[in-house]
Amino acid sequence: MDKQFFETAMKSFISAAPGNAVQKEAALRPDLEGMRIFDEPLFGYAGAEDPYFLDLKKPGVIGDHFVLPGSWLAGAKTVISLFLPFTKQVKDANRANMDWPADEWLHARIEGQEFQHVICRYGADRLEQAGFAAAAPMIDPRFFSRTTPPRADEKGPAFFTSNWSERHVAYACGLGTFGLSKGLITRRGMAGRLISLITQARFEPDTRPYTGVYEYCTRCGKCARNCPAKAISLETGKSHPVCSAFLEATREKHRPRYGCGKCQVGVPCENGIPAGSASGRQ
Ligand code: B12
Ligand code: SF4
Ligand code: SF4
Repeated sequence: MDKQFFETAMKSFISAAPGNAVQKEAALRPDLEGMRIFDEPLFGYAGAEDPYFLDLKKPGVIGDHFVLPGSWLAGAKTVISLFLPFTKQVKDANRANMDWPADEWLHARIEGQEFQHVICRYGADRLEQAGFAAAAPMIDPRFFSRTTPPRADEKGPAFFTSNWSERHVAYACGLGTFGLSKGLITRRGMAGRLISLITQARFEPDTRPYTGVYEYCTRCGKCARNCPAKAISLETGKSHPVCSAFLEATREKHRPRYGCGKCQVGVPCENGIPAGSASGRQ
């Protein structure tokens, strides 16, 4: 299987699958029935043995709980990362009120995440049908993430973390660099979601067109000014506990959905690499 065949199959599936549109029974408003969630994805590839993955096990980067590609899938040859940009409708709506998430964004966060799982399953099946074993950590029972602060009686390093960070994996696959808000900035911007696959198929790794972890960020501070929770600052970076507490407040208001993402819209890195960054358009 070559990259072109794989990417064409993935793009066709994402474009046509019913999961990429809000279904009537889920729609928060009648006019949102049929709203598309994701545009065409970007793809990035890294060798499963790339020493960069070993660096992710270092304290302060992710930590020893990060699970290497070959431990998810014995004989792994390639890691494939996909950035799924949100549609204009989702992004525009979330810019209209900078205090609370738009209905469109809530759908993109919740129904979008359900569809991410479907895409992972489809991608792994597609590779397996071509004779190559595949895994998708996001839907693997061994995957864990911590999105809440520790309870008073809990100890341990693994808070606000996971054993497979999609942004760090996307960075390894050449898709983009981190921003002050800690989101990953790609050439289609930051407003979207990330998924990944690990396979025994050998695909040519992409060259990372950057050397710095924050190379695409201009430190313009717009994400900090947008944040309704004041979780981001140019001096101290981004506070996960403050962001997480605000996400819980959105859950109280919009249960069972939640979300925010004001640091990903109305920012110079919303739709692309910002002008003026070390690698951006001038
Ligand atoms: C835990 C989690 C959270 C936590 C903590 C966020 C975080 N940054 O870790 C909370 C609940 C706060 C959160 C909030 C949100 N999240 Co969240 N979250 C996750 C989750 C499940 C795991 C993240 C993880 O593993 N973190 C690990 C720690 C170590 O990451 P970190 O602290 O940012 O890493 C820093 C260090 O590594 C440091 N560093 C130091 N030395 C070095 C050296 C090197 C070489 C490198 C590379 C880095 C490095 O740089 C990094 C950036 O500062 C991922 C899904 C996944 N499996 O990846 C989604 C994910 C990160 N979330 C996502 C999103 C969209 C959100 C929200 C916008 C929610 C929403 N949809 O409304 C908000 C805001 C995001 C933000 N501004 O950070 C997306 C990000 C998409 C993107 N374009 O970047 C992800 C990838 C989900 C997905 N599948 O798409 N999230
Ligand atoms: S809004 Fe500005 S400071 Fe924030 S991540 Fe984007 S480029 Fe960086
Ligand atoms: S998701 Fe919302 S609360 Fe969290 S950092 Fe971004 S703007 Fe702030």
